[in-house]
Amino acid sequence: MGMFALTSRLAVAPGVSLWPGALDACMQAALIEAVFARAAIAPFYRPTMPGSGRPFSVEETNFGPLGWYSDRGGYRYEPRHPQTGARWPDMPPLLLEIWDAATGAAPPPECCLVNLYRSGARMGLHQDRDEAALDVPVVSISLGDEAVFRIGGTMRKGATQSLRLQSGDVLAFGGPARLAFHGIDRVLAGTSGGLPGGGRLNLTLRRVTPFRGGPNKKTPDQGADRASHAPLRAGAGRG
Ligand code: MD3
Ligand code: FE
Repeated sequence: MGMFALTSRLAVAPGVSLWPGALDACMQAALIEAVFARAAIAPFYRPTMPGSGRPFSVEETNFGPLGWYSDRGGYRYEPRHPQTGARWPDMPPLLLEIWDAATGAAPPPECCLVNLYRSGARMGLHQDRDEAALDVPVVSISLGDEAVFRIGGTMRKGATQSLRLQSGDVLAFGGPARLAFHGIDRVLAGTSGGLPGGGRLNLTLRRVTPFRGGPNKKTPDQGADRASHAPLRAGAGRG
């Protein structure tokens, strides 16, 4: 614990960083196992579209204090699983280390959305904008089969570029890319064999609420212009 580092960053676009193969095979297997162990308690479900009530092709669950959810009531964050009524399982600790390495220790993530792509599942072009903390990057981890990922700009009709995402890749989206349109065009079945049952897992880590009132709110321990939320002295940290 506490020894995870990210090297060989590729700058894909302004605000978009990719660390290809950042997680070795051992870490990938451990994460996949941690995900399915938690999913035994917080089962995967299919969210539905707010307007039409049409189910997503992707199956989802969440870890951490808040879970992203969608049904006829709209897109939102919920503290409990929609079917079991229980709080979401904790995040696997390795995810917090990946978060710190990818963001330079931004305020800790509150949501790990787990997307499970079985045969034929995809995700249409969309923005992640249900979070109040839009100043904090989003971090994404790919596991299992390879995916064709599409990313554009902040306008739906703008130009897009395609990127192959492979098992073990870590991506971060911040600054000008935080509100970029993005989606998964398709998953290339059988390209990894890493997932029991086949397909792809994506873990998306997000800060949802402003950290202690937001980046410009001064407290005795948090200046307005510090890059990190790390405490200045022992005992002054999160909580
Ligand atoms: C770019 N998931 O859950 S992860 C999602 O692979 C989501 O399952 C996709 O989009 C997946 O919302 C893509 C890459 C990703 C995640 C968040 C972003 C790209 C992003 C936020 C802003 C810009
Ligand atoms: Fe998204």
